Amino acid sequence: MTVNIGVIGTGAIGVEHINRLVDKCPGAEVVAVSDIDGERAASVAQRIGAVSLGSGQEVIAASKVDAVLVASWGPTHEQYLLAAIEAGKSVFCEKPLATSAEACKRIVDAEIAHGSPLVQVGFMRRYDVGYRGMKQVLDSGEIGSALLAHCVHRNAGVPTNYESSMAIQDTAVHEIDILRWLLDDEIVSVQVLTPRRSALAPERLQDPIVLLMETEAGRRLDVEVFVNCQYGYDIQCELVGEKGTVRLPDPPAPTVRVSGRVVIPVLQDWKDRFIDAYDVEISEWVQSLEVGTLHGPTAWDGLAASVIADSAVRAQESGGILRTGLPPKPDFYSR
Ligand code: NAD
Ligand code: ISE
Repeated sequence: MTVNIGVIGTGAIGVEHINRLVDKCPGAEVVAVSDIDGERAASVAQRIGAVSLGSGQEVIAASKVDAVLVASWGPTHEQYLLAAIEAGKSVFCEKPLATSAEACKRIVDAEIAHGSPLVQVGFMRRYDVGYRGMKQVLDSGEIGSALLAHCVHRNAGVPTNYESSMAIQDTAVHEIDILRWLLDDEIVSVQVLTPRRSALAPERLQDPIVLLMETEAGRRLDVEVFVNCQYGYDIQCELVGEKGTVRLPDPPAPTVRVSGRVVIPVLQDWKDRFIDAYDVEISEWVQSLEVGTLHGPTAWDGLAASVIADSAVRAQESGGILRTGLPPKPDFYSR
C-alpha cells in the first residue's frame, strides 16, 4: 500500500523531509506540495513529479492526499493542524506543535473531539540512536534512578530573525521534550539564569542562558543554550543516577593528528547532527500510517513542551522560579 502525502512548507526542513520521503520511504509518495512562496513550491513539485497547490488548505482537502506533513513556519501550524484534524487526515507537524500553549490546547481538544489519534510532532531526538541508547540504560536500572540531568545546546550562530524567546521556544524545546521522554517524569518548575552576555552575540539576544528545571519526582535538570558559540553545533546530555551516569555519545568523527595537535571535528549544522534520527522518524511515521497506529510524540507532548517553554520565557522575564502548571494528561493520550 502506498500512502499519498501532501507537504505544506518547502523551506529548509520541508525539502529535507520531501527528499527522505522520496528516497528512503518506499511506502510513501509525495503527491502535492504548497508554500506561500509559490515559485519555491512549484520548483520542488516539478523535481519530484508532484502537483503544486495554491495553499496548505488545498493540500489538506485534496482527495488524493491521505496524510499531511506540515513544515511551514511555526505560527502557521495551528491552522493546518486544525484543518487536517477536521478532514480526519493524519498529520506530522514539525516542532513546535503551535507557538502558544493556548493554540496547542485547541489542537489537543480538536484531536480528542475527533476521537482517535491523528497528530505526530517532529521531536526527532526520540529517534536518535544515542538518546535511545541512554533510555535503554536508564530503563534497565543499571545506573539506578536518575537524579540530575546536564544538557548543552549550542549553535555556531543563528539567522537574523532569531529573537531571545526563540532560544527557549525554538531551541531548548528539544531538551524539554527529550528530558520528559528519557525520564518519564513531568517538568513542574523552571527558572532561567542569564550569565554574562557574549559580546559576539547580536545585541538583541541574551546569549547564553541556562534553564534550571525541577521534575515532579524532584529531579533537577540544567540546560545551557548558547546559540552564537561560534565553533559548531554541539549537543550534550548527561544523566546522573544513583549508581552511575549515562552520556549522549558525540557523533562519530575521525580523529586527526596534525601539526602537533589532535583534532576531532565538530559538526556545524543541525541538519547533519540528527540526519539519521530524521530518517528513522519519517520512515516510522510512514510505517505507522500503513498499519494505522501512531507511535511517535503526540499532540499532548507538543502541548506539554509548549507550556513548559512558555513558562520558561515568563521566568526569564521575571527572573523568578515559575510553576509550569501543566494540567493532568487526558486518558486519550495514555496509550
Ligand atoms: P524555513 O524558513 O526554511 O521554511 C519554512 C517555509 O514555510 C518557507 O518556505 C516559507 O515560505 C513557508 N511558509 C511560511 N508560511 C507559510 C504558510 N502560511 N503556508 C505554507 N508555507 C508557508 O524554516 P525551516 O527551518 O524549514 O523551519 C520550518 C519548521 O520546522 C519550523 O516550525 C521549525 O521550528 C521546524 N524545524 C525543526 C527542526 C528540527 O530539528 N526538528 C529543525 C529546523 C526547523
Ligand atoms: C532549529 O529550529 C531546530 O529545531 C534545531 O534542531 C535546533 O538545534 C535549532 O537551535 C533551532 O533553531
